[in-house]
Amino acid sequence: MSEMSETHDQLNTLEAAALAELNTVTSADALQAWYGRLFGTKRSKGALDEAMAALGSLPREARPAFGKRANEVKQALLAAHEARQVAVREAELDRALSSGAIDVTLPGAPVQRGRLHPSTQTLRRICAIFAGLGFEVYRSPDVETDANNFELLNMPEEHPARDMWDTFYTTQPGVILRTHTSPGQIRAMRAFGKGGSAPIRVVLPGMVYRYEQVTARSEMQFNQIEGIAIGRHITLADLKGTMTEFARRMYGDDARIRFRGSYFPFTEPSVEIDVYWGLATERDRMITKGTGWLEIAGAGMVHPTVLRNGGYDPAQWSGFAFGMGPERTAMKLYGINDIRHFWANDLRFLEQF
Ligand code: FA5
Repeated sequence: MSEMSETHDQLNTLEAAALAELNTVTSADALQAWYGRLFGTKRSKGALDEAMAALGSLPREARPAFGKRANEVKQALLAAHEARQVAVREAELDRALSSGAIDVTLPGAPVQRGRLHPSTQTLRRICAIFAGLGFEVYRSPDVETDANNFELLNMPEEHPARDMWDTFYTTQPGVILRTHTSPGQIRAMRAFGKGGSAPIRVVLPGMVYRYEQVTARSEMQFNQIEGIAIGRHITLADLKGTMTEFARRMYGDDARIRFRGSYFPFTEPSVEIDVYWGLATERDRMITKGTGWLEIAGAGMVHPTVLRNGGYDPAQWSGFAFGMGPERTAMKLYGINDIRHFWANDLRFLEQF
């Protein structure tokens, strides 16, 4: 009998100790280790199996009661394990949720916003103004033929006016980087003029290239916007009216612009258009060459030869054209005092726009 109660005591102690230990288990790993210690693993016997081994050494009549009790302990421990497993899973889920929780009251990380280059912004603004005045926007290629860039604009080979634009040539004879957007005049007249029978109003924005000395006012790569209007009764007054209205919409009602007589082989008469910049500082003096005025465009009435090259009969049709530099315009608009900032890719400059 004493042997019997001793083995029962062992079972009771084992059960009590196992349950007490189970209560301290808080992770799935620890739970698995607990299970292995009691019920055995592939490599080792469990404590319960070892306690059961005592069965063999008991008197025959004591065995059923011990076996029954051992089974009760086993079932109790398995049930406790299952309950604990649910609790541990919940606890682990809680921990995962609270460690990954987002505090919505914290200030957010700043998002870096991309933005358009100031030249692009200005180009778009200018195009939008001209669109409001009834002009279509059209793109023509940066790589041009010598014919479109010079010859068809009334500058045959050896024409001295070609010297006005120092040119980047390609290895392909007769193919150059356009020195201005004016070749777009020929393309626009031919594309939209319906063989010289329809009026057109087009603006052509894009990059131009000149083999030039780089200074605070002049780059060797910059944008231009060409404009061309062809109709039956267009005069210089239309050019003046259009450009004056443009200046008002661009710079405000008190913007001052002026027209100076000039020369371009593809317009007759020709003008240059200046906007008032100011003369307060030494820098203003430098940028405006001491005049207070900044040139923003060349313009004029389309030359009869150019009209003819575009398919129009100059006896019946007339038109005006202009070519302006948006970087010069942006300089005026934002008070930028050196054109070299535009392509230097310095974020301190670009982020201001
Ligand atoms: C021309 O390029 C003519 N094609 C303009 C024209 C078109 C005249 C249609 C008549 C009819 P010009 O070289 O002056 O002209 O340049 C026109 C504008 O481009 C200038 O007023 C200026 O705003 C801008 N520009 C000229 N050179 C530079 C430069 N190196 N850097 C930045 N902007 C420039």
